[in-house]
Amino acid sequence: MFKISDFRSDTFTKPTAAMRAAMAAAEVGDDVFGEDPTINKLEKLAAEITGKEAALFVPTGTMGNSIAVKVWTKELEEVIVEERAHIYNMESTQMTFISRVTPRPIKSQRGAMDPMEIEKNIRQAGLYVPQTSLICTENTHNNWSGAVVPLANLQEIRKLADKYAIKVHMDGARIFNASVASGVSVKEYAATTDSMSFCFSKGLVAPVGSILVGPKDFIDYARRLRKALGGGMRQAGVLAAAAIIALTEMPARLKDDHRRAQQLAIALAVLPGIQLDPKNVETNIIIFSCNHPKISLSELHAKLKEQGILASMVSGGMRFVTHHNVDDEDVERAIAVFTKLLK
Ligand code: TLP
Repeated sequence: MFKISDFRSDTFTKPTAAMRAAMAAAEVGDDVFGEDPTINKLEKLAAEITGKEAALFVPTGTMGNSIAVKVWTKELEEVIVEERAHIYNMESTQMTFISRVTPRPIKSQRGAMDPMEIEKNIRQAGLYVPQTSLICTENTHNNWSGAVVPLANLQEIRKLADKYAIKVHMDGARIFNASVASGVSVKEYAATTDSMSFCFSKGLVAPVGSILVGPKDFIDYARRLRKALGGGMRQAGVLAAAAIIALTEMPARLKDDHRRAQQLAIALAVLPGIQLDPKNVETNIIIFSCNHPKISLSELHAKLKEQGILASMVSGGMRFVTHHNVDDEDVERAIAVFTKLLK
């Protein structure tokens, strides 16, 4: 039996011993009544770190994004999204299902949408035409191989949004990866948005939880929507305790994930058939395709699995994600198995 090296996603990370101890010791109360001290502490901390007025602990990134879209829009409106965005492609149609607005996807340069292209797509309400009320950005950009969207681009989008009085929400599920890779603070990224969500449950290793940050009145309404969507979690301070460790102690370790992703990308890129430019691996996500005379991408995926190397298949090809529960040995094993299979 092989050891399993699980590169499917950083969502597979397991809570650390310190997190489990903090969870066991957490002070709790009923958060629906605003009385869970650990959640209150987490929300205050997240608001401070992002430079926003307030924050709301939510069960998932999808719920954070769904609530943000719902607060900022109303029916007969439209939301500009990047064509590969998670919020548009991988959240079970939440925009149309929950908010009854249409997404308007536009192309980008590795997740960075051209402000001129956005401007061309902004629409004023008419008899046949929806009003554009929101622009969604994503950083890092999952389906662009974890690309870091440049701050300057996000600042230009902010200016454009202000010109047309449109809101900006950022799906910052992996905003700490962006910050660690670029040296730009999370606060600077957040300043380009009206609201932002980010996840504790990915590279930051917490078992559950995401947070939505924004202005106080936005968060007040978001809190009501969270309840309406079934996300009022009562004594969830046990989860917030792990999230506090995620927020305060885990960002520093993301550089190891990035280093391992780069090491894996460099090794894979020289193998026959692999189509991958390691320069496009900026954080912890590697997406590549394969054009090999003897083995297809899906066969390769299955053969890797037989050898205990787990990856996921995504629309751009095969995806490897480095995280807290894969180490240097896992990376070396993955390289060795790939080399054998593709020789
Ligand atoms: N991404 C998951 C899957 O849904 C693909 C993953 O394995 O990467 N925004 C971004 C950018 C995400 O990558 C994800 C999860 C979410 C939002 C949703 O977060 P959750 O799973 O907490 O709802």
